[in-house]
Amino acid sequence: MTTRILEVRKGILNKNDEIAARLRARFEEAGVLAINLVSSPGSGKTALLERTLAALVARGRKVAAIVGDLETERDATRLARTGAPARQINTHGRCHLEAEMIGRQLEGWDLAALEFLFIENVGNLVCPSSYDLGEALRVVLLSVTEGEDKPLKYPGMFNSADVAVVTKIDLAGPCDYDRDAAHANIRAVRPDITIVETSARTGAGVDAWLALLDEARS
Ligand SMILES: Nc1nc2c(ncn2[C@@H]2O[C@H](COP(=O)(O)OP(=O)(O)OP(=O)(O)O)[C@@H](O)[C@H]2O)c(=O)[nH]1
Ligand SMILES: [Mg+2]
Repeated sequence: MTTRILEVRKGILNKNDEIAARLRARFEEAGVLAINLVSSPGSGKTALLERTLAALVARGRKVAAIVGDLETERDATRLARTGAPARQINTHGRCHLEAEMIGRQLEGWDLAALEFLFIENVGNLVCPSSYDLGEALRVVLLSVTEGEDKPLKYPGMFNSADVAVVTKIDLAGPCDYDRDAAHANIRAVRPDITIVETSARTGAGVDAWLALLDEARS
């Protein structure tokens, strides 16, 4: 019985991987950098994207965003205020985005006219790690309010990421954030990962984050 369940899951993932591979080829051909942001709920994905999109739009860069939540258009509404096009996916109970959902959202968008496509995943530190969205860069966020042990407790998510962003760094003091422990725990599951620390509240670290994105495109 257990074996059968595993086989069904593998089948679903294979289908997702095939669609993701096609998406990746489309993104590469169009010259757009797709970035998949993953984290637990409330780590600050939308807040970081609000800052990021606003900064990039102000510099005349071509950006767009797709955001996934179980319900509501709230995050897309927040992101659209930056002037960048933003589309919302409602998963109605599913705890992650799938490649096929991204493919459907791309209809009508001229990918070749974009430099960056940000995809904010559903807030969840488990399921999104298994679903490739065709992204070039997977970015995992960890806020200082969550505790430094999260990479050890949810290794799949941190292990599958290319970049880690420690968010809400303005709250480091009140939260007794232990930087050495946080970085050591992230690197325990993903040794060579790049780590950036940001605050969407003060803007700290955002320039380093933007520089990293530019470098990833070059
Ligand atoms: N102090 C501080 N608060 C922040 C920062 N970033 C986000 N917040 C707050 O944290 C809460 C959650 O932020 P969101 O950006 O909505 O988090 P999210 O990861 O997009 O949440 P979901 O989409 O629900 O998973 C909000 O109340 C934000 O104002 C930050 O850098 N500093
Ligand atoms: Mg959000």
